[in-house]
Amino acid sequence: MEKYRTFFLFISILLVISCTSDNSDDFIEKQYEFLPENLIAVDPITKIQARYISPTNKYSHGILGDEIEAEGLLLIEGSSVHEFYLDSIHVFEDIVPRLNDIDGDGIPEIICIQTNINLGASVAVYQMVDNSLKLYAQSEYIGRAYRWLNIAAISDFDKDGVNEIVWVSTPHIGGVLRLGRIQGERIKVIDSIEGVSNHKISSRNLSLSLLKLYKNKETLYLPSNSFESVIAFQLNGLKITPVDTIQFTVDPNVSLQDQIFNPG
Ligand SMILES: [Ca+2]
Ligand SMILES: [Ca+2]
Repeated sequence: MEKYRTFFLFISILLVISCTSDNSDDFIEKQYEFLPENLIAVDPITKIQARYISPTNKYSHGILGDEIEAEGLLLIEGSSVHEFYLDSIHVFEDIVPRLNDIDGDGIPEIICIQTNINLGASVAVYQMVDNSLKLYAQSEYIGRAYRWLNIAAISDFDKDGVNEIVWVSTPHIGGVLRLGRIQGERIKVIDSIEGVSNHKISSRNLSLSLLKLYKNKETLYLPSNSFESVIAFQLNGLKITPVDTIQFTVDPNVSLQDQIFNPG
């Protein structure tokens, strides 16, 4: 009898876990509105999830193929759900947030493309502080409405334990590669170089950049402005140095990884 009681108790616990999980997922899906793509970033180690919520059409740029951007950010950490909302003059002009442990404490930060409707895009990093989502560091906005940027890579290029962020500013009108380092609450641009792009207007593909080891050195690959070649950069010492140019016509709708390093 004791054996059966233990068995039923085990089954009951399974059902409770299952129901709690289902209800929680249902609750999230019913409680919030998501972008049309409804993409979710998941950190492979902590299993923390991040996604954009609260779609809005208040910024009529449409650089990502529609005029629907996000006003909010949602973070799910186990059974805890955390929300963050921008004010009326900002949107997340992005598709899915990136999770990366910028400061090396084992917990991912959330890296977003955040736009001021009068000043254009910026890179914004959010972090959980005292059980709520807060802005951790941010680059300057580009300075004009309808100017966008796309994040290219996040890595610790100077090996000081804090990750730098690299992005392409204005990828459609003469893209500039910028290397930003976190200094206090700012992401300060340390070095820049012209001549690259990592996005075509209206495309949903934000993966036209790739960080890969080349001859044992971390190397960043990006399409040239014309999309007729791929340029390789190294960023050791926080200086952007072109090291190679590969003649290759880039398809803007396929990730660079899939077309140049894993063709067919
Ligand atoms: Ca962290
Ligand atoms: Ca660093």
